[in-house]
Amino acid sequence: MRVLILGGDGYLGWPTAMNLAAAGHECCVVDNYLRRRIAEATNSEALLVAPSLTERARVFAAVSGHEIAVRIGDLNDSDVMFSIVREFMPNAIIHYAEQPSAPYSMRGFREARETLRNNLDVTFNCIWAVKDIVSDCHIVKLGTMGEYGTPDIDIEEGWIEIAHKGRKDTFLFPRAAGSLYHTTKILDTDLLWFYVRTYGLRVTDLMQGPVYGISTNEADLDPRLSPNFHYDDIFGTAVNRFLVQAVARVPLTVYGGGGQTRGYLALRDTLQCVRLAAEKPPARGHLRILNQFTEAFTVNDLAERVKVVGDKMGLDVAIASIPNPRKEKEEHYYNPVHSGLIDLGLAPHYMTEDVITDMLERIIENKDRIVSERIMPRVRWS
Ligand code: USQ
Repeated sequence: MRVLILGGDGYLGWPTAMNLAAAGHECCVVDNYLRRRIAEATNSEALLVAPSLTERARVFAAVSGHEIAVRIGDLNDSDVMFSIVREFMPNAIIHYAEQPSAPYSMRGFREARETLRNNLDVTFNCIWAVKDIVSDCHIVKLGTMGEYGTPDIDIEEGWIEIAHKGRKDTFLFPRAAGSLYHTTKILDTDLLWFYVRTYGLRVTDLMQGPVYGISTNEADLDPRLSPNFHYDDIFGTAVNRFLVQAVARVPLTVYGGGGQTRGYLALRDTLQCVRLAAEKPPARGHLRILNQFTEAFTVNDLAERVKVVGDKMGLDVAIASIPNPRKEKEEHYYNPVHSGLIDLGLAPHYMTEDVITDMLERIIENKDRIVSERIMPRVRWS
């Protein structure tokens, strides 16, 4: 397939591009380095130094023999989106090109507006480019499990049948996000659903939980191919943050009561899921929604897992509950269905002690690069 990866510089975008290229697909990545600019402006730079996309594509071609085309441009600009789609004529577009941080989206008016505009404009431009130029192309859009929030009923995969006053119909599952960032993903889903049912587009919306990990088959070929591994309060996800905190000897920052449950997955499994979704597209006129995570934990469970392994490695890990900077339920029911990707062929990698040990070892090698000011939460919801 010819696969266009929007947001190809990101924590997930770059490893996805290498993985798809290694599987024999022709790949082109596009990015405007928005995340790098935000990271610089907010003192939230990643632990591992990632060279520019052009440089990483050069290194990857040298070590693997697989070429990845690179385009630097702002996909908020419809001319940029349209000209890249016209030039590359993709069979599939993987759309990661969004401002991905919940805390950043809650930092103030400017950041909220930037998140809203960026995320919706890129999705809108992507939809129109597909509709007008490559109408058979499959859009694989990264959504988030956070679209559903934490309702007191089981979460289905995107859709729910509702019986009401003697009649029934199927609707998008009710959504209730906990940040403006997560809300932009709900709005994306609504836009996609409108254009799917009106123009017969072919779309997969992947409701992904927080991702953790550093290693992938391709990233491990050369240190310069590593993903942007963040541990800061802006871009770092819970597991990656806890691992770095353990190495930095900072008590693990459990927000509030720590009973918040989320569905997590390893970076390797994101790659599997995205590839399976891309290689097995839905029919035209279908919005396929899949819940993308492999195991659910509370924040307290996660902290405990990191502590058990960290202590065995002599890190003497402490855990501290700190006031929750977010507005979210700290005790709640959580039981989302997640069988769709398994049915497509996903073989999950779980968060074993070995996996945690490997990540801690890698972080220990880069210990001198940890900046402690990036660890404590700097953004509050209210
Ligand atoms: N948390 C802590 N301590 C920390 C960091 C987080 O207790 O130091 C808690 C949060 O309060 C939350 C949970 O851990 O309850 C997950 O937080 P997170 O920062 O790992 O994840 P989140 O901000 O929700 O966002 C991340 C990605 C986002 C993706 C989302 C999936 O940044 O792009 O969409 O995970 S999900 O969480 O399922 O919505």
